[in-house]
Amino acid sequence: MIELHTTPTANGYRASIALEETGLAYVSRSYDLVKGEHLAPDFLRLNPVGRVPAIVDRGSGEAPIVVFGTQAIATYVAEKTGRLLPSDPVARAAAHSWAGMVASDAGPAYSGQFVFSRFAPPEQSWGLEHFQKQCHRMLGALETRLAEVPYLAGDEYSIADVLAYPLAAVSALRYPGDLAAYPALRAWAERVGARPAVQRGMRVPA
Ligand SMILES: N[C@@H](CCC(=O)N[C@@H](CS)C(=O)NCC(=O)O)C(=O)O
Repeated sequence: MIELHTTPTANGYRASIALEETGLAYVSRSYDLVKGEHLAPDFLRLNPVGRVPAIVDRGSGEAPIVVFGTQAIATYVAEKTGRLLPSDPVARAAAHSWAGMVASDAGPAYSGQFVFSRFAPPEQSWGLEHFQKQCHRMLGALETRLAEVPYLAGDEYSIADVLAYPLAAVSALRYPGDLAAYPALRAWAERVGARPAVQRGMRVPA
């Protein structure tokens, strides 16, 4: 059984969608970030950075296996089940490349715009404008890719789509208002959002 340590945010949904898509049995525990529950010693033992999500796999052998960070979690469950990673080497490399882009380029751009829009003094607009430009840059790159192929790795749905979907969903709700300027990305988000496993993952933690 896998324990999922999570929160109802884009990063948390990435992990729960990956678990739902691979069909692994798991239980989830929700953390209240406002109360600082993710900074308690028990969670810092799982991820010393103190960021959710993390998983603990107690079913694989003698010692529990701890994995933290959305890209690592999606890759771990994909490798464990043989799902969500294409076997063709070109498509597999594309899946890893786009998974990395979404986790380490698009994710921080969205976090940056969120933090600056919520907490920076209004007279200091440089930070917010910088991260908004970065968000559009990321959405533009995703749009270019998805105008060419149905999924980020090519023909097959993969970990890259799992990691990208919650950002697209959050984007449609909060920023930049909707995905009207990105028609291929919007069509992809509708396709991915119709998957039952994605819908279940987006409801975790309940
Ligand atoms: N690189 C991490 C980012 C995770 C992340 O930023 N998690 C947020 C919640 S969405 C968090 O724990 N924030 C609390 C904090 O930074 O103190 C990943 O991919 O999992």
